[in-house]
Amino acid sequence: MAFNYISAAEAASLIKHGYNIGLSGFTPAGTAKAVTAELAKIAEAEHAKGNPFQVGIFTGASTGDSCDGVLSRAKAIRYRAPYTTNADFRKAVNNGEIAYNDIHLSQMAQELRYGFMGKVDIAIIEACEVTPDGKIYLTAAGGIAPTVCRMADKIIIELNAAHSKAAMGLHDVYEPLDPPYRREIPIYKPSDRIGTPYIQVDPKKIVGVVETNWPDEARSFAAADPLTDKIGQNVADFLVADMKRGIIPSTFLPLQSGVGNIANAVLSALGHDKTIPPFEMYTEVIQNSVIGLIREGRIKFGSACSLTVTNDCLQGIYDDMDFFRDKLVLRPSEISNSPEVVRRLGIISINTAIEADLYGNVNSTHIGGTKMMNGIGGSGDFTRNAYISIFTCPSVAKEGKISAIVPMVSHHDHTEHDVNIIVTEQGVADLRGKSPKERAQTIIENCVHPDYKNLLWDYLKLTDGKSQTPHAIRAALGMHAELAKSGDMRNTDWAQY
Ligand code: 0RQ
Repeated sequence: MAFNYISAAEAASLIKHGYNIGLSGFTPAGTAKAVTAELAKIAEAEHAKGNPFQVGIFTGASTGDSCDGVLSRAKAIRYRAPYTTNADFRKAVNNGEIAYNDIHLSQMAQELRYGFMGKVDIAIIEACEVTPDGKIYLTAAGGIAPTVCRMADKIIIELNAAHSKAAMGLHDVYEPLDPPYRREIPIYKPSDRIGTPYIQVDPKKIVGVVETNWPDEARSFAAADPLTDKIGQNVADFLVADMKRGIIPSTFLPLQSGVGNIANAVLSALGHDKTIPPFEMYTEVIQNSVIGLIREGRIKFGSACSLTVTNDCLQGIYDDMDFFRDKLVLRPSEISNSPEVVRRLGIISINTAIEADLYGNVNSTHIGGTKMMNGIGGSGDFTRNAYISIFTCPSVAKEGKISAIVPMVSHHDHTEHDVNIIVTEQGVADLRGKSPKERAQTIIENCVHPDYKNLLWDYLKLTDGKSQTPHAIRAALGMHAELAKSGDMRNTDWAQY
């Protein structure tokens, strides 16, 4: 079938007020860019005329500025799910302007299929190739593209020349059947391929192909610093010790690692610790550090949902595809983050906390209990089901005015039942096999910044010290209350409780 080649503006004009849009991509990698950028202009023009214009956005994870950024600024988003990292979107959410549904990434595609979020009116899919018989070859991410392509009435393709056709073959597209009687996802090792390298659609659904040349808008992360290096080294030392005492098999286990500077530092420390044998990744996001370690032979295989790498790193992968073809696979997010597969493979998960409490509960999403930061991302998919679940964070934030370890978390994402290990630059708290009271001791001793140790020991003295999970309920959020009052948790005075 001959496709209708149209401009991004023409494609955007097919999108009406009230539509729900399903996007390819996972993080800014592989996200459609040109049509959403034009859609923002339409929304602004309609708003100027006094007309309402807002859409619902369904994605794999965060997007780039040409989606969440421009659409938030144009006040064009009514509803969005799931994870995002965009500062303008964050502002709009915390001003109450956008309905944001922060669900686990593995659940996004199936919740769409189950009908929890309404209809997918149109899918916008970035591709490096589309064939006349309806085979869509994705670019740098899997995301929810297979599901939104199937569910949408209409599909727009952004055929992006910034992605080499060498990306063809990177993907393993697989959509599970829905319950009841769903069978297992037959992945038994990170490198297993179970699907097709393309999404097959009815070519009649493709209403337009927009040719672009728009590089991914990957965020660049600050260079490693002594603090992130220390956290990375603490994680690596802990895992080596666990391997030496036989808790982790001598062949090691596949790793999942979140996004950001700490994740890069952890991977770099693990990769360069030669007591750990070359290992595999079964993760959601592959960052630059992983690509370097694959080249060095320290990582044997990387299975992920996206290549969230800088554009020069991505180009390097495309240029070297003969080398990378049997060392990388990209999967839809419900497969890369599948709880079933995570548990089967025995993954070591490493994610980032905003704060943790004395009993091992973790807040990864909210500042001060009420303001959304980014979202839970895939951290919950992996944490609950991991062989060993690890959370990392600096022991303090904002020049020491905030302790990352508090008596009670101000928002709850990962419960004490799921969190095995907490790591700060101060050290490692191994919570496995411990009761809540034992966990509080090890967290204060090993992870808390020296400025806050006495404050937290003193907090425990306010409790009865005997209950299963001792708390002084009125004081439990006292450090947060002090932060709101004086701007510094160090001023907390327990005498008032
Ligand atoms: O503030 O931006 O004003 O400097 O929070 O913190 O230390 O720069 O760390 O960028 O790695 O983000 C948890 C948010 C950490 C992220 C989180 C302030 C701090 C700074 C950012 P500034 P850092 P990062 C992967 C899997 C979601 C869960 C997950 C995240 C800003 O890693 O979104 O891991 N994780 N998902 O100063 C007030 C505290 C604070 C605080 C830090 N206790 N109180 N502010 N900050 N701690 C994602 C995917 O699934 C795709």
